[in-house]
Formats: sequence, C-alpha cells, structure tokens
Amino acid sequence: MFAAVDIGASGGRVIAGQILDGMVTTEVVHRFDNGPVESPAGLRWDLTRLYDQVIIGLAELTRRYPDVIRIGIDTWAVDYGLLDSDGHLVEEPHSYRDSRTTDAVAAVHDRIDPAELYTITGLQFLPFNTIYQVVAEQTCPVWERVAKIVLLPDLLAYWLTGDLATDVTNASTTALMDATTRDWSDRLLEIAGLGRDLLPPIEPAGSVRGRITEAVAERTGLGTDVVVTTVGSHDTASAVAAVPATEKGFGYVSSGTWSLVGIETADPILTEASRAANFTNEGGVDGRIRYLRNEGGLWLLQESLRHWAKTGHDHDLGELLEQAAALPAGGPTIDVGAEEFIAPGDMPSRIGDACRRSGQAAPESPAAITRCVLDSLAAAYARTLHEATELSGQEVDRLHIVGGGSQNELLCQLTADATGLPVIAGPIEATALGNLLVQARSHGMVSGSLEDLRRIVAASSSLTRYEPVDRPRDL
Ligand code: ADP
Ligand code: LRH
Repeated sequence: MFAAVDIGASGGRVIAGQILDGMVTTEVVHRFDNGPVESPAGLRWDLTRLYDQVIIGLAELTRRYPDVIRIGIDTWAVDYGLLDSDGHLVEEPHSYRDSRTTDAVAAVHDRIDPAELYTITGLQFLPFNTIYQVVAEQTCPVWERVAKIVLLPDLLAYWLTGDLATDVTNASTTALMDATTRDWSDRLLEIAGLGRDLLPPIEPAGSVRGRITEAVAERTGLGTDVVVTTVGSHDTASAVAAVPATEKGFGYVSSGTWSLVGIETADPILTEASRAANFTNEGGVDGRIRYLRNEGGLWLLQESLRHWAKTGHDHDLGELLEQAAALPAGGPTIDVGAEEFIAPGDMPSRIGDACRRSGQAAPESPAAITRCVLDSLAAAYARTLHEATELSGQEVDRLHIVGGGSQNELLCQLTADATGLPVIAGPIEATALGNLLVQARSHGMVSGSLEDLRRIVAASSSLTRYEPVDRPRDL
C-alpha cells in the first residue's frame, strides 16, 4: 500500500493507493480544509495544523491498511518555510496571496532584466514567484535567523523523516532554478542574495527521501521501515503526470484553485514570444516540460462563496451551478488571471468592477457571477491552449480536464464549446494518482514511461467526455 499526501490551497487529503492487476485503486482516508489565514503578520499558511492533519490521515490509513510501504507528498508550488540552524520553523510560512512582494519585484528586475530572467528560468511572471518572496523576506528581522529555505512538501517530508531535499518539479517554480540545467542557478542565487547552502539539493522524482522517524512511527502506527519517496512534489506536476491520455496530441487543464492550462513538451521554449505571452516552462516528471500558463481558477468562485457566507448569504455550489447553467450564453467575461483577483476579499465586487471597466454590464446575482466566472475560465482555457499550440508548433485534438474542477459539468461543456475540442473530464484526484504511480514505479510495482503510467490512469478511471455543441469561436 502507498500513501499519497496531496495538499492543495483549498484542501488536503491523505489517500491510500494500491496497484492490482495493472490498475491503480485509491481510497481517500482523510480530508481537511486549507486556506490562507489572515494574521497581524500577513497572510500565512497554518502549516503546523496541516502537518497534524497529515499525521491524523496517516494514522487512519495505517489503521485501515497496516501494510503501508511508502509515502509521497505534494502541495501547491512557490511557498516555503524558513528553518533556523537548529532545524526549527522560524514562523508559519507566508501565503503567496500576501501582497508583500511589490517592492521586491522591482528590486529583482533592477538587478536582472525580466527578459534575461526568462531565458534562464523559462518561468511565467507571477508576483509571488519564490524569488520575489525571498527578496521581500530579507527586509524582515527573522531573516537573520534563517539557515534553510524549504519548499512546503519538503518541509512536511522533513518533519516526517528529518531529511532535507527537494525535487525538480517544485524547484522549477521558484525562479531560482535554471530550466536548462535543472539545477539552482548561481547567477539567480546571487541576484536573490542567497547562498547555495540555503537551499536543499534537487533530486529526481522516484528517489528515496528517507525513513520516517521513530516519533512519527509511534504517532501513526506506521512501521519504522516506511520511506518518504520524492514524487512530483509540485501538485500540478503530479496532476499532469496522471493526465489519462493514451495518445499524443493532448492539451490539459489542471483545474482547482488555479487553472494550469497547457501542453507537454520535450524541451523548454525560452523565446521572447513565449515570454511575451507569459507562458511557463515548469519541470515535469521524467524530465518533461509542462508548457502552460497559470490562468486563475476556481478560487474566484470559492472566494465569492466565502464572501457571501461571511455576509450572511450561504449558497450551495451545486445549486449555483444549476442556476448558472440555465442563464443564456454571451454574458460578461473578465480576465481571470488579473492580479486584482489574487488577494482574498470581496470577489463579487471585484468581478463587477472589472466588467464595468471593460464596458460590460456587471453580473448582479450570485448565479450570474458564477456564470461570468465559468464563461471567463472557459474562454481563458481556449485562448491559452490556442497560444500554447502556436508557440510550440504542437497540435492538440482533445483537452483533458483533471482535478476538482473536472466535476463542474458546466465548466467542462463551456470549455468544449469555447475550444471546439472534445473535453475529457477526470480523474478528480489526478494529483494523488500521479503521486502514487511515481512511488509505485520507484518501488518496482509498475514500470515504463510516463505514457505507460498515463495508460494505467486511463484504464483505472471513469472519465466523462463532452463534445463541443457550438462552432469553435474565433480566437
Ligand atoms: P486545490 O487542489 O487547488 O485545492 P481541487 O483540485 O481540490 O483544488 O479543486 C477544488 C475545486 O473543485 C473547488 O474550488 C470547486 O470549485 C471544485 N469542486 C469541488 N467539488 C465539486 C463538485 N461536486 N462539483 C463541482 N465542482 C466541484
Ligand atoms: C496549483 C499551484 C499552481 C501554482 C500555484 C501557486 O495548486 O501549485 O501550479 O502556480 O498553485
């Protein structure tokens, strides 16, 4: 039995997975909420609580399946914890939604032209890329105590095992890694004012990170020989590894808090055109490149629901989606990737303001706001996929949507209509499947290339196909 710990920005789960007759079966044994926490010290993640939830999940998993052999951990990208020289967490990690990096972005771009930065990292500009966060961090008093900068899945792995390392997929989101050599870039470390010793070594997915500690074995009931395996620790990398594509020529959307929309390539595309289109070349499992754009995601809806609930109007997601589906097409759309939607807050008002600024009528009812978000996401998916094919020269004839958003039938149908392509929705838990299959391969229970792993996912999952009903729109 393998354990996948998969923590997204909106929720985490501990999942049991096993391989039987060439199929992978999974069971979610523990779920918990997640979200950025407002504090006087800015927006933070309560990582200590998340770790406790991981322990609770592993204990429940062991109770149900005493034969656990490996654990893999993935979380969202970019964010990190700071350790002092005794290995203690200096403070709860900042959330990438904290708007503390404005000055740091300018400072980094003074030291290196963004165009040159792109030729090294191949990374989409997002104001919260790790490089900007660590430069912002250096103005804080805690910086004096920092001995290690540890990406979040690695911090959880460190607490489970005492071993520190990281993997290419998540390191590639920091803007401190060279996309061509796949190692920390000395030039960028210097620009960010970091010694190499502050960052753990990068190891390939499939490596054994370390054995769990005696204390963890005691708290969870796991055997002391259980190892944490390095997986695609960036959640999107694990999700893309488990896109259930059986043939080449597919596009994908990893749809959750964010929408990661793109294709897989063999090599990074570091051209000026690619930078101008703000495409990213993130490291994938098995040396692949995730050529994609982060397009904003269901966060806009999650945060709207949170705002309505806070103001005394609880809405059920399922009901809202039904009402939104009954509304006519052709309503207002917004740029879901705009910076104004990053910070938490009154999302319905921000959506309305964005519509008015672009000369459109603002959606008023919760159903109309929901429809506006989904129409906008579908349009963004179509535009991004089209640009990915133009910039890469690769063609796609179908689009896979994986993750929590694959359950949203309206979004899937709108996406099929906007792209003019069949959409194949599922699996919901693609991230955990990618995590589990990399562990299983490392343990010798499955073998082969990423394509072979994807065929296992396809054979093991129930998928839904949406055909475009409208003619494709002009892009
Ligand atoms: P993350 O990993 O970023 O936390 P998930 O992949 O778990 O995100 O996806 C979360 C999103 O999935 C939610 O914001 C919600 O919009 C969507 N979702 C979850 N359950 C359903 C459902 N039953 N129907 C439609 N959408 C859903
Ligand atoms: C999705 C994700 C995405 C990143 C963002 C910070 O969970 O990892 O790939 O851009 O969070």
